[in-house]
Amino acid sequence: MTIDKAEVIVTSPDRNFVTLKLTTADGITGLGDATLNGRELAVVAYLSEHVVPLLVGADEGRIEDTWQFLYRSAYWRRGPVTMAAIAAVDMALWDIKGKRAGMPVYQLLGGASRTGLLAYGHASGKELPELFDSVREHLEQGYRAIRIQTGVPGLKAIYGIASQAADTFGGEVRYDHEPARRGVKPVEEDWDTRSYLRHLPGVFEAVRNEFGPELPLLHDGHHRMTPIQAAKLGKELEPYDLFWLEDCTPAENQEALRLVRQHTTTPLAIGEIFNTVWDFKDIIREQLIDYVRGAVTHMGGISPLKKTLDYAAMYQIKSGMHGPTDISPVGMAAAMHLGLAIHNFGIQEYMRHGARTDHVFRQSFTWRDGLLHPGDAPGLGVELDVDEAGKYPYEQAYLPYNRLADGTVHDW
Ligand code: KDG
Ligand code: MG
Repeated sequence: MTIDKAEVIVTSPDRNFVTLKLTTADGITGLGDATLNGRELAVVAYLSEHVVPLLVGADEGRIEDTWQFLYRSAYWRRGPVTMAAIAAVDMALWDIKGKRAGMPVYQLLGGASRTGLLAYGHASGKELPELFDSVREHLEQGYRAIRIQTGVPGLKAIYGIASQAADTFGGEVRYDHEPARRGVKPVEEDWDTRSYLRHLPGVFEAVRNEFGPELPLLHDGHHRMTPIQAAKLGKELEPYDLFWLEDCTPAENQEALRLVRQHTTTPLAIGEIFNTVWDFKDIIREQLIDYVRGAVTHMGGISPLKKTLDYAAMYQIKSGMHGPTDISPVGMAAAMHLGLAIHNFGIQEYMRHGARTDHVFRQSFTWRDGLLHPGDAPGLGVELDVDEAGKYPYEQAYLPYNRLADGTVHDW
């Protein structure tokens, strides 16, 4: 059957989302997530101007061929805008194929390899008491693995602290919207790596003393350290047995991980800003990482991320798919189907969306006993209420950025 209609839908219920909706000649619809936080409209233009005209009249069944056509015929390859656009097409075609077959997508990928997906949530606090409360809240919500982000003495605002996002909204708790802030310019945050390195090991010691040795704990370095600083941190965190240390160095310099690896046994996760298997190729082959952090939405879709994870499986490297709130419910569903099917699933990041988002995107996933499951509805299991979506037009929003004490711009 051919694709008759391709629409790009932008909605901002709690934050901005870009969704591609394909409709076949006989009325089956498929959804794909094309959200690129802070650069959403660039993907809208790429899709509307350059992809939609190529899809109308195309064969809905040719997922791999369509992917290869969009990737190779553009000549200009890779990059977050291109790959988010292609990802949306790939997801939407898998959604249609599932609906056509009357099966959830994970069945088409080989069927379930487990009963559910271990998921981690984001606990945070400027100070220890607030952080402990946040960990307890997450445990009560059923999380069995927890990411720990904390304030650093002397720094006003840093990545990953929920209460700080609430302050930005005048006291309204809007963690769902974190870390992008609505406004015409990015918010400035401050950073000092030496203070951070002095402070963080003590925080993990306190968390282990309070919550015991069993709880899997994660931490996101968010691209800020030099290789030698990351090596030092990894080594100092070894007694606290982290599940992973994420994005310890900026993603562009993959050789940095060789040096980090020589010094520490703390497991490493990287790749939320990667967009192709080529970005992962060498660090997988050299076994410089333990978890692939790619997102279905930013890696070009289910098809290429599955190939990347199959390659990673040869080296006992597992998945740790990106799942903050800027991955839409459609992108999250795609990650859940893929995670359920592959053998080398590791963990799934799961930050809950806000109530308005859940109302716009009707979802069939479940969250029970700390495990996610995509559900058994045919396709991806997400439907977009277009009328509801229309109530929330795009609002400009940007991720923050960092400056050091002397005014130098630093990685955020
Ligand atoms: O859009 C950027 C966010 O997705 C990112 O800052 C979140 O690092 C992140 C994470 O690990 O979830
Ligand atoms: Mg991260």
